[in-house]
Amino acid sequence: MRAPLIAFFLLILISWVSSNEIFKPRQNVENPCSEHRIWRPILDRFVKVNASEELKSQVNAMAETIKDLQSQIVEKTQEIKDQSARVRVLTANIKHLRAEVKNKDKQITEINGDLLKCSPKNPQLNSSTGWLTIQKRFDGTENFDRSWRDYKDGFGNPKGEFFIGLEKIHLMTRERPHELYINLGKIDGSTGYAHYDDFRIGSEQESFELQSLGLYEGTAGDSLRLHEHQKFTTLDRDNDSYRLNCAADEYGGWWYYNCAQSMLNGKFYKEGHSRDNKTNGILWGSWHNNDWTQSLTFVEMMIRPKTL
Ligand SMILES: [Ca+2]
Repeated sequence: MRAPLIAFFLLILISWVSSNEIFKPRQNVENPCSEHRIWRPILDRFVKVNASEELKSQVNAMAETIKDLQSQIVEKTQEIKDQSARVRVLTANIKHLRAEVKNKDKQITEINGDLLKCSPKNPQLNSSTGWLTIQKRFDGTENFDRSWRDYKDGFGNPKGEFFIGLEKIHLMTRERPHELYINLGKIDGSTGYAHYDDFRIGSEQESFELQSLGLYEGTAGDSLRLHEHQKFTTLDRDNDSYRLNCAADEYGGWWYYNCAQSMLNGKFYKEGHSRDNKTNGILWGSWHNNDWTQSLTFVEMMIRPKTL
């Protein structure tokens, strides 16, 4: 009775085991992928959930970044507005200052004009006005028909007629800008003047070229203008554009071209006009209607540093 009972239970066990789903995969050996069918959805879901979380995190980070950038944009926009306002204020200030400078320039010009009117006629070196006489003619006692060397070094008597010398004028006008003031007188007692606001001459190597005159102002006319940028010529040093030597042909050293509109080192004629229709007197064409036989009886050339 005991053996048949055991066999019966064994039969039931085998039958149950063979019908159970757990053991089915072992029967599908020909399909190796079949064993993943159970875990794949779970894994996929797990991956999807993880990816979703990561993306979410990235989106949140980007949103924060965008928010931060927007905040910075607002801040910078405000800064630009502030700077624009400052620029507008500064522009207005500059405009105001320019107007003031223009006004001051006008006042300085007026003061300069007054100073020039007040300058003494024969100042030599006047400490109150700063004018230095560099050339003077009034009685014909000095010979102005001289060599290059004499014009370079200067000649004559500072208390009488003289020329201070090109080298000195060059050094002074090289160091700082100078004005030139020329007083002129005729035999009839009338006077005129010419003022230039930026007078400068070059070195001896540059043949003492009249490099600059600046602006003209005066009553005698601008008869030095044609001589601007001309080299100096003396009877023994021909730097002019004339086929001959103007200084030798006329009289006295000057910044001749072909030859002269003015000639303040010309021959002194005490009667106020030349002899034998010569054209070698002391000349300032625009003041005597280009009548080249006239000759001035008073000349004084003065310079002073531009300080005003
Ligand atoms: Ca010549």
